[in-house]
Amino acid sequence: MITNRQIADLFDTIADMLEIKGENIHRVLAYRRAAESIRDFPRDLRVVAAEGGLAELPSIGKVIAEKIEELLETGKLDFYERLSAEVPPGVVEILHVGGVGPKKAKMFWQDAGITTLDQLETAARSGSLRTLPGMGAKSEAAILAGIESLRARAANPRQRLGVALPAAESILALLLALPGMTDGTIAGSIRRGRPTIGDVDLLVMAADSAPVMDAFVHMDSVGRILGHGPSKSSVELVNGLQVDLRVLPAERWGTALCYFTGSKDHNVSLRQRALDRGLSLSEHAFTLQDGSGNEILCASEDEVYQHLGLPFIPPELREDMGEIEAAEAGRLPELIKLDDIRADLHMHTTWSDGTASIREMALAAKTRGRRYIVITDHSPSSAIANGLSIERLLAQHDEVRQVDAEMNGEIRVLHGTEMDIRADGTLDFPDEVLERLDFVVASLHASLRQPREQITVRLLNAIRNPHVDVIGHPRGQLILERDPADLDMDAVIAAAAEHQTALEINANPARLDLEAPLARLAAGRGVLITIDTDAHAEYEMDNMRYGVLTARRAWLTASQVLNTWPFEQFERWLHRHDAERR
Ligand code: DGT
Ligand code: CA
Ligand code: CA
Ligand code: ZN
Repeated sequence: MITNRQIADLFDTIADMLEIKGENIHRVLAYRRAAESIRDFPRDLRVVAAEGGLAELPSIGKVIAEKIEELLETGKLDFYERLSAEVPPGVVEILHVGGVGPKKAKMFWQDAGITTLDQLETAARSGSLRTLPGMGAKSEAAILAGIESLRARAANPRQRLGVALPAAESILALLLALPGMTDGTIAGSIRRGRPTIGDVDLLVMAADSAPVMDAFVHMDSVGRILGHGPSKSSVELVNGLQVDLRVLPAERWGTALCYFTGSKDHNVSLRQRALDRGLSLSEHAFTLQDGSGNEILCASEDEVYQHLGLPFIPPELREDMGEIEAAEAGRLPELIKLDDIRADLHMHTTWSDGTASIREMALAAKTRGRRYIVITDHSPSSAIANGLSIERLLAQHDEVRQVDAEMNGEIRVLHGTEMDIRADGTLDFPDEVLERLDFVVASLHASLRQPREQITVRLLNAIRNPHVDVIGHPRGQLILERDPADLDMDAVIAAAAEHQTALEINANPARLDLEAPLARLAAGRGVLITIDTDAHAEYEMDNMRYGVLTARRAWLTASQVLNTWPFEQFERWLHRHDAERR
């Protein structure tokens, strides 16, 4: 029996193989998109296929739908068998090493006969890799580091918040609709908003647990039942995600929710604090340490913290990073909320690699309650993303102004760019062009594996340019896929503070870059933060919530985030360098 996740993985492998062979990029992308769509799809594809609905899945055309059918029927795929006879599977694995692209993977294979990760490691250690064209001692060391991080990832399979949170929400909704259910919530690392999730933890209150557990283990999305009991059950979903469900008594809800929300380190500190007050704290209750064994039950988390002499601590802060001390001192920040977001300052349209027009994006943003947005398509160096030439950028200006006028002030639509910072540190547009734009996002897209000094200087160049307003996804990481660039973040943050350049929390759950600890550090040093979706389609604007969760984990208040500001205040900030220039 083949699961959604296995099909998605297979399509990703096919895309890798086609890429190594140097096939047409559109064909490669078709398999990548299909893999992504299947991986996130909440229902078992076997059920969908039986209903004849495969071709209606997002990003699945007729050709790929037929391949899914072949896989579901026979457990095999002829097309894949033929490809794997050409491209050895080890070469595909090598492609996943940070710093190795399809051209290098092919060169290692065809010029040096390297077809496994082990062979690549041996070659790098022995110094023979550096004899190949374009390779040197530094790229050899980068490859060794890449192999190590690839192995670490394989040993610890986690999933992105963007997969786990929607899956958890839809299961919870299904359970809450059952008769006799009184309440339920998501706990664990999802409730804390961690960017990666080991497993999903759900807690519910129910009059009778048996029917809830039955419904849970028999859901459409379940691939395997791992445990089925009266108070706890566990399943593995077809997408590979593990879900634990606990049924709890209402009178002990507070201690249980607090315990299962974690983090473990936060819990350890809470327990110590309880002991200092003559109480022991468990998932079930506080117990008096006076020999009586008497329990204090807490129905809510508020009560748990009250007994510890603390105000409620928001889950996103519960990482034992000073939140208990701050709570004690009455210095917990008033954390930013999704409702505080007024704008989205980074998004793409059909002018570059987006799927919707400027007007469609504006309307979608308006529907989501945004008051102003900036259209920021790619610049020429992002050729693969159909980056705009200067001529096209200027032509786009007229369309943006026209859409802005059409919106009658209900939402303001500004013109910007997401400009590449080139590998040599120069910017993709000259100052005369940047001057004509309302807003400039500058991002690193290529040559992310440059040595620390070189890539840091590159980013500093962009930060210092008075036309650059924000650095997009500063570290270039892809969660669970690509490590961040080796940047000197102290220098980056210092320069951003000095030159009043904002740093972005990219809300795409594959990025969440800056991540929380760095965003906290930057904001603490006076750097303004933006939270942007970088949407390439209308629905991707909904990713904003992942960015807000990350900002909350960074202890940010609304005023520290540029795109919570009223439009007039934002406009004044855009003119912050005017006095210097005059
Ligand atoms: P994950 O699943 O790796 O993304 O992270 P969590 O935090 O969801 O961890 P998980 O699912 O193992 O456990 C959920 C919560 O239960 C965790 O945040 C704290 C609590 N917990 C689990 N095991 C322990 C433990 O051994 N000691 C303490 N103090 N708390 C625990
Ligand atoms: Ca968990
Ligand atoms: Ca768990
Ligand atoms: Zn972008």
